[in-house]
Amino acid sequence: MSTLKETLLKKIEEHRPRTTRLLKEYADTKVGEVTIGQAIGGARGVRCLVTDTSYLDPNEGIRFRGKTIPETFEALPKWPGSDYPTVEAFWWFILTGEVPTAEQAQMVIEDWKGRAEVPQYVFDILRTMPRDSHPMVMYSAAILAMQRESVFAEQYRAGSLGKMDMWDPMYEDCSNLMAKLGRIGAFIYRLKFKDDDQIDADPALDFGGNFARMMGVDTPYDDVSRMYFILHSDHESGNVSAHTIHLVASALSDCYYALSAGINGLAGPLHGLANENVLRWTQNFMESLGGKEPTQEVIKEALWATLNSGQVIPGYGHAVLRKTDPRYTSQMEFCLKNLPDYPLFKVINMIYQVAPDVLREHGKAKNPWPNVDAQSGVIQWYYGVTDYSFYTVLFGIGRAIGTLANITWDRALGYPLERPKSLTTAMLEEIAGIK
Ligand code: HAX
Repeated sequence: MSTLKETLLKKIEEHRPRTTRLLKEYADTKVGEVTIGQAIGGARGVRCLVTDTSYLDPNEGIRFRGKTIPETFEALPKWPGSDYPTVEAFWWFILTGEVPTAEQAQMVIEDWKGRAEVPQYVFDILRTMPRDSHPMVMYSAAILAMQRESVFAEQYRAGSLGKMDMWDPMYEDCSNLMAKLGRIGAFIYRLKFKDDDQIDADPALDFGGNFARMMGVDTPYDDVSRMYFILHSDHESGNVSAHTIHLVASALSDCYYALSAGINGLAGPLHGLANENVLRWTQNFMESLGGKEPTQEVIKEALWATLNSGQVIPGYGHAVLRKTDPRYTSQMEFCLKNLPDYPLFKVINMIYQVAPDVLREHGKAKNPWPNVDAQSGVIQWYYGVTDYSFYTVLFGIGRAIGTLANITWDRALGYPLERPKSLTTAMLEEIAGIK
């Protein structure tokens, strides 16, 4: 039975000639044109990235390695007694495009155990930081602090790395980092919100099970974690966090530099921080009702008040999607099964009934439908993780899975430094024919 690294190498060797051929024979074939609107407007819709780990269709939503979310959950080996695959099985799948056997998934679980120990200095640094630092600052700092562990950086410094061999130390770094992220996230949570009362990992558990244990939250939080990390793993490469990670890694920066940078982008309110803001908005709204049941009319008024004050409705809209995000739907189905009568879930569902029409009437957002962040906080809240400033760290643990797999492939295929070209406003005016 082949290991993950052997399987990955086989896939890399099969893939390389495809990239080489495209570059050699079709380099001048046009993929599309870039308009002035796109140059000024955040490169929306410009197709200039190559990502094989996932693809985002505006109407269908995400496919991981060609599989929809339900197909992915169905296909991958599960933790015994669980409805959800392990993160380790998903790591194998997103890296190689192959569904692992239960034994192969178990091999990754074992492999990560040997890589999971977080250096003591990381905990020391986190403890030294002001306790009111945002959890995302702590998470990013912890990742960056571990850069001194980079195998890639060490081999590069030694001058011993050929371009086609660079994926190997990148794979080692990404595996080492991935295996530690659950521990780091749970440590930050308990440091900030549980008086630094830490809980050790249990070597018998998988990544999701251990995360729930170290958070101090009972079952089925292990399944919530598996589901959550996989759902947030990858959304092709154009989103701010994935794009940043790819961009930084393209300078041959190692994965510690790259992931830390991407996490800083995820911390923005238009990106991953939206999950925190959805809960803040909803809790403030419920408080303003003073215990009264909300009606659709009252929700509509509150949404309009937010829009009229110039703010966005968090958890709604998307730069690519034009339908309800299947990551939203997947979490909604979880709620319908596990917490159908929970008041907060009911409010979130009522917002879903009202917000798309409000946004349509408002007339700005191209996509009035909910995204992943509209639904994720309610599940955390239900299971007792109510400190919503922590929610984006959960997103950041998940996002590492897809992006670290992606930059391992960047190295394997020898993708160059990313360096698009700028123009000045005067140049655009000239192109537009403005005198
Ligand atoms: N509420 C109010 N206005 C919105 C809106 C929303 N939810 N979504 C979009 N708009 C507005 C935009 O602010 C923009 O207004 P201006 O013309 O005044 O600048 C206009 O509608 C057109 O925007 P768009 O083309 O539809 O959307 P963008 O691609 O520019 O932006 C965003 C996509 C996700 C940033 C946007 O929809 C938004 O701000 N949503 C709320 C925040 C949020 O939920 N972010 C998480 C997105 C998913 C994700 O990345 N998770 O990590």
